[in-house]
Amino acid sequence: MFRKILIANRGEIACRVMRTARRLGVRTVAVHSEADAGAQHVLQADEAVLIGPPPPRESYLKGDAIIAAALASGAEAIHPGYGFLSENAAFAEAVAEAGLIFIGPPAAAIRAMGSKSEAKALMEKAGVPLVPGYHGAAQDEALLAREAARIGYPVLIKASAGGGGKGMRVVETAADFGAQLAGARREAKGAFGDDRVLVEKYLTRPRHIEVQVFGDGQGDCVYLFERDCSLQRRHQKVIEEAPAPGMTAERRRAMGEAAVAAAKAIGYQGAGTVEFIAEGEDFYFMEMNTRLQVEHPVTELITGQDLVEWQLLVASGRPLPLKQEQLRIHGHAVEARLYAEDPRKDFLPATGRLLHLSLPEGLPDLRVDSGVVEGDEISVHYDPMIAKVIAWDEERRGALARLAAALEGSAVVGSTTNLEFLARLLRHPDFVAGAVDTGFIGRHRAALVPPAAPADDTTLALAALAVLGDRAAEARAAAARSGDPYSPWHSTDGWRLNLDTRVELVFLEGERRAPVTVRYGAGHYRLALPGGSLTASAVRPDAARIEATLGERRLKARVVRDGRLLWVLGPQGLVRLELEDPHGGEALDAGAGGRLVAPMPGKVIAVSVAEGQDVAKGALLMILEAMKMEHSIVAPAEGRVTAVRYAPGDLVKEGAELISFEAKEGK
Ligand code: MV4
Repeated sequence: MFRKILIANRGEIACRVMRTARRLGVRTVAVHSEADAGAQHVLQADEAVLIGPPPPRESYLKGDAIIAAALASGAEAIHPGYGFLSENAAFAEAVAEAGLIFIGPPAAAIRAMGSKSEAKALMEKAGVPLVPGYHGAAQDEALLAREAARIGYPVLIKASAGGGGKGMRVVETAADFGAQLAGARREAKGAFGDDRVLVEKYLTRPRHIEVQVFGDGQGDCVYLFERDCSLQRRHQKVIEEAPAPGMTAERRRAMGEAAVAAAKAIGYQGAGTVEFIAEGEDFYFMEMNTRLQVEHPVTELITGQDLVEWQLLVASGRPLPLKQEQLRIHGHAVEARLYAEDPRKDFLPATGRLLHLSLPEGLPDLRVDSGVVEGDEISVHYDPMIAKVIAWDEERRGALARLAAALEGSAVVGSTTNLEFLARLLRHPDFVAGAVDTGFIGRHRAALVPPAAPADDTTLALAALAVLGDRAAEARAAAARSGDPYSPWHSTDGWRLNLDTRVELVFLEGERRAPVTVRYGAGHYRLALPGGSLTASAVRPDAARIEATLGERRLKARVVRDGRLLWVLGPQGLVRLELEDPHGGEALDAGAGGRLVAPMPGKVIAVSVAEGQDVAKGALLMILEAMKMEHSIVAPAEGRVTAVRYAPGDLVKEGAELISFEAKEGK
């Protein structure tokens, strides 16, 4: 076993690898960018090496700096995690050339699986079923069109060098084939520098089922059963589970043996995943990932194995810890990926400081893999994952319910997240029934991302009482600091000779202004709210909570403040409010009118409007590419585009004004 390893990654996977290394008595070296100097993976490692500025290409993708850090720290091996350099054959080779162990597959295996058509040819030879199609070298249009007719429409054109759904075009009829082929070639050339394509039968409601394999590089290989990852959005997995709903023992064995055959065909070493696309009783090879996947915990929970321990053992030359016949499935596990993103803004990544983070750590049969803690900043430089929350139970329904309840009991304040979206997904009757396919989220979007409910009177009342409680606390602190602590000028308890104190507050929520008037004195409160008035008593404010009896109801909420921003976590779930500046300062949120700015640094890849154009609310105006994803800039209201400031191909900084826009009067 290694004495010391370097983890060439960040965030939750770096922390997760360190957890196993620590358990095995292996010392750990972290690498980090300047932005991550205080990150958890740095704090949890035995040693840490700064490797460069925040942008990944200047830090976590700088293979030579990482190898130098490993050599300088005396690490014997490098664990790449996932993403970054984990599937970079040249880096795997450079690590070996430096006399270090790359904890992963040989470079040749990474290369073989890097080309879709080469991977398919290898799988075909290994007897793994492929989607009916053509993936040959000849690329002239006439031949491809003949192949499409042989396969039968609809067909799917895919970039051979592609992956993750990029460069795919569905062709419904022969008449569309030529134009779609030209489009697919252009996109493939632009994205991968290689315009070769393959043509397949298009499966209309496929499921994504992947098999975890593990090879010792000496010819032995086992499968650790399957995961169903069909709940995806734009090729990003959202929920993953193991085993797959509806899987039969026969089909599990057939897919497992096909996956092992594929891995053996390339002398695979380490953790790998063979992805299949399944429809009805059929399953077909899609691609092979030569890394440990994000969703590996669901496999660990149903098999009782620690896959990182397997990686460290096998990379240090030990045989596979178990034989195939010793591996068993026990129970069901499901994982949700908690992201700082806004489902109501087409899942645009959200940044911000985690002012409050409460995740369900410590609950039985629940696992939280996270790389951040309260107070950390979700940065624009990296994948905005906050945590993976994984639940296990004897049966699938129990695992789903346990995970949903855990998420409903969690709270993240300071950055918009997909927390409520995940909980709705896990409670959705069709999902609970096991009717999952890759189109699920698209089909149920309205139910999964309902419009935000405006703050109701109860929430506004609790917010107002919390603000008054804060002001009283500030006044008491000021009195205590002053030379005359009992001066009546410090009191805010509302005591006036036969007069109550009257306070006017205005809460802003997007475009909405919600005035709240509070009259109070001697412990009683009367609140005038948009929907009527309420009395409050037994008010118990403290720094983070508010408790009060409103009318007949005893209510409590957690309230997080950041200047004029308040988050109320109460009967309505999480509600974000802004306290209007009584002196008329500009509202913090730009609101619907005015400026549409870049939410993060990126590249303009499409402009859909022109200056002077009238648009409806929600109309697509521009598409940015950032953080490996496309982000749509849409019209915040019905109105007119008054200026378009960038063109396709332009690079934009975070906050750059992209489009000037005038909302229609009254919209
Ligand atoms: C397909 C397909 C339908 N028919 N191939 C998406 C990404 C890449 N891994 C392959 N993908 C697909 N290939 C044929 N012949 C549908 C998809 C697909 C998909 C597959 C698995 C999981 C999610 C998906 C989302 C959209 C499209």
